[in-house]
Amino acid sequence: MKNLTLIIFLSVCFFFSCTQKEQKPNIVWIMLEDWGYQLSCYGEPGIKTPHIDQVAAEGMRFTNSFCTAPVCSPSRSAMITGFHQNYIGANQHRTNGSGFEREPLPYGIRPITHLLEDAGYFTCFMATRKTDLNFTLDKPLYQGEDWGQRAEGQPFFAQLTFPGTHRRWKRDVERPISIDQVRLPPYYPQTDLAKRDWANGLESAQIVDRQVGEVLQRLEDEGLAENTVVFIIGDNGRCMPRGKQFLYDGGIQVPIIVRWPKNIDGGQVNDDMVMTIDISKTILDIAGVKTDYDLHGVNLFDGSTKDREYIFAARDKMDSTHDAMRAIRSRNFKLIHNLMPERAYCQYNNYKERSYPVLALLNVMNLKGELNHVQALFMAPSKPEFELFDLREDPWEVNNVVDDPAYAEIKKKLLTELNYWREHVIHDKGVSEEFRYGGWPANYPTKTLEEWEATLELFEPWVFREPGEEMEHPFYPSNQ
Ligand SMILES: [Ca+2]
Repeated sequence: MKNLTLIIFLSVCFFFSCTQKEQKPNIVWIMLEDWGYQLSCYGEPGIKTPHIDQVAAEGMRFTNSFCTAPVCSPSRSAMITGFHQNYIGANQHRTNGSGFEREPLPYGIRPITHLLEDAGYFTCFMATRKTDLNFTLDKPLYQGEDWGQRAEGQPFFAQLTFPGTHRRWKRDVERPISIDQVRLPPYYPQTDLAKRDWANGLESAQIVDRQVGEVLQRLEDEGLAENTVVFIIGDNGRCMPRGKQFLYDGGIQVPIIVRWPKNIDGGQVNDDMVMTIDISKTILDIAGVKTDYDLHGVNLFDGSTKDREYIFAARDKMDSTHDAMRAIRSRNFKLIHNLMPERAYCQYNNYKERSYPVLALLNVMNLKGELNHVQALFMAPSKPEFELFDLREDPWEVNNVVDDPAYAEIKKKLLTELNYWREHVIHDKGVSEEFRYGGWPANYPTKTLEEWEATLELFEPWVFREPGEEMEHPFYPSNQ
């Protein structure tokens, strides 16, 4: 009996020492709200993000990385499942209201958090919480609110969203950025207001960088850094006109930075064409989770993205602003198919009109005839059906070459691929007649010159406020 007890005791010790040795990696997935490549490790002038830069220096930074939708909820719905949002019926941003009720995921498809939970992971959604999914679930997405709640020795998956880069940008008292240091894309008016607004965004990202630093420090302090994979990404592009909500790179190009001390050599820069839904598949593989279905995303580290030529993105309803666009992008070209070309880019959207000072500036200058050709493109009353950009010589996507005979073959090839993806990969439902004529009123311009001037005037003190100066946002008074 004594011997049997000893054998059991030794077996238990052996089992635990094995699991100790083969401890699965922890996963920390950090999302910066509405943020693109405007980080110092991506070469953005003016800003300093030392903590995120450190993660890049110790890991891998992707330089052709994109989200699948240019706004929170479809992008996040796609990432948490590993499928393009249209395929799982999660493509309408904030699926609510009549005709847009949330539905369960297609039969069999599960969020990666539930799959990780089944594989023994403790899943949590920490401090800064925002799920924003366009589908219903039969149980909570996460088990807890902090990785400290896990059982001893249990691997964990923690997701964090840092909202500081979302609109209502804060000034950074520790490291203010002068407007002389910033570089604005040429499609914005090169005015002090536009530069100050941009610089305020960069300052907000510096504040977020310090919050990221605190998470990294905690991993160090708890002895977890070595066996933890850290992902840092943006959930969609920056919250500026021609950024978020659109399929230009300003809307879909987001950082993907990964650090995994045990398995990834530091200082790597990877230019494969990758998407945020690839993170989902990568995480499942890291955790050793097998699914009985193939995800749309692939593993970022097993060579699957090496020969990928294209990434794809789609945009549908944004709040109650109805529009629909599809895009295919290679390293050198992008084709956008505007499914509702009859509507203006800047048709009414409540959030944008109350949040983007540069949108007010663009409207005022447009109505006064003060914009140059490049700046006026986005203020057009309708859109071309197709937009094709040669990114080698036009990285800002302002010269639509779709009707240039020199690009006829490129257009044909990209459109064939895009249509194949729409039909066979995402089973695209396109635009119904009801959708085409629905949503918020699409009259344009949305306000008179006098109204836009009044809006701009309200924004001005907010944009130009000093670091540390207390001020109410003109359209979002405190606690709203
Ligand atoms: Ca977002």
